[in-house]
Amino acid sequence: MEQLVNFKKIAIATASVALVVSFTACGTSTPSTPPDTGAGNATGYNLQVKDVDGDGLITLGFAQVGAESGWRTANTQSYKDYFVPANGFKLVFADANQDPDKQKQDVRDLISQGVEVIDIAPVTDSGWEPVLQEAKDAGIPVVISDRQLSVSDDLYLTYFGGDMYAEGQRVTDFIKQYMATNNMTTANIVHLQGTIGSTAQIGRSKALTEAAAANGWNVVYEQTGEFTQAKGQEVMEAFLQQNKDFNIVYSENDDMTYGAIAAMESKGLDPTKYLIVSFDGNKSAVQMVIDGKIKAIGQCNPLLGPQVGQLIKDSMAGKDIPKITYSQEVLIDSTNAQEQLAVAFGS
Ligand code: GZL
Repeated sequence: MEQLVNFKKIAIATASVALVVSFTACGTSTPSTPPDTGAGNATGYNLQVKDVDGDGLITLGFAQVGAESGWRTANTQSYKDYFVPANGFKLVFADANQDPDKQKQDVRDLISQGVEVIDIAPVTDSGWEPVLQEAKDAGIPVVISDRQLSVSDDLYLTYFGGDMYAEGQRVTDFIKQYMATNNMTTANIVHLQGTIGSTAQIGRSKALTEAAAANGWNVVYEQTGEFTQAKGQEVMEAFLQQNKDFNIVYSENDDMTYGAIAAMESKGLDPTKYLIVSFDGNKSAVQMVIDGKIKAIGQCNPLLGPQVGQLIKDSMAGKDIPKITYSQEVLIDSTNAQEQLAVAFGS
């Protein structure tokens, strides 16, 4: 079984020691492709983070998605806790309110403010090339975090975050195993998708689509709940109005799962009698695994600040940094939920 990942320890360890730590050891893994060499010449990206204004601090412009979920709250707090003068940084924060167009304008504003490095957690995956080129032309390195972008390697310094497709595969493998163990012969799945076009939604949905095709599962309803609890409840209420059979809920984040469970309970349905799976691993969702309301969670680490900070420091020092580094994540189910509850993020 994969090791338990203690996100809090990883964040503290990375933030409090000056040691150069191997990201693999610190709860992250890099894909098998060879790491980028130094300033990224191998990938045509040769910008290095520098203290341009010589004030002894690196000014980081952070273009955040919004405040839609418990994951996002924990992710924002991780940045606000880590990117402080005591760690050598100043933080300029921009909230896109889940609006892809506003987020691109946020990045343009950060460029015009002359920040020294930009971190983008992209709302959605499309239309980024022009503004990334503008940042490159302005000599400002760009880190992509949380959700990947399908852009060419010569437009950004590095990516750090979850591998959403792998998260989805862990969950669909669990569904297959759970069905076999519990002699479930049919799968009628309600699929609550995250924000359409975000790589979190793309990867998690891809895993379900592939597993459903391979195993003859039926997706009886599929709608986006925009990663929010309110919309997740709305989507589930709309489905329940149809009085269609279902036995599985595949919800692409905990907040939509909370909403879906509330909708089910308001109709007198007992969530423990269904196979409900989720993503993220907020404390209350992990508690629901212990209570049997959720059967499994694809863990997704929001505490990215310290490890992004280390990548930025490595760039400043001219060290090799990989083009992509994935957080090391596990599946949370009844076998490890108690231990995971002790280290789970959020409320
Ligand atoms: C995943 C992140 C997703 C979370 C949601 O890295 O982008 O966005 O799964 C959040 O909770 O809204």
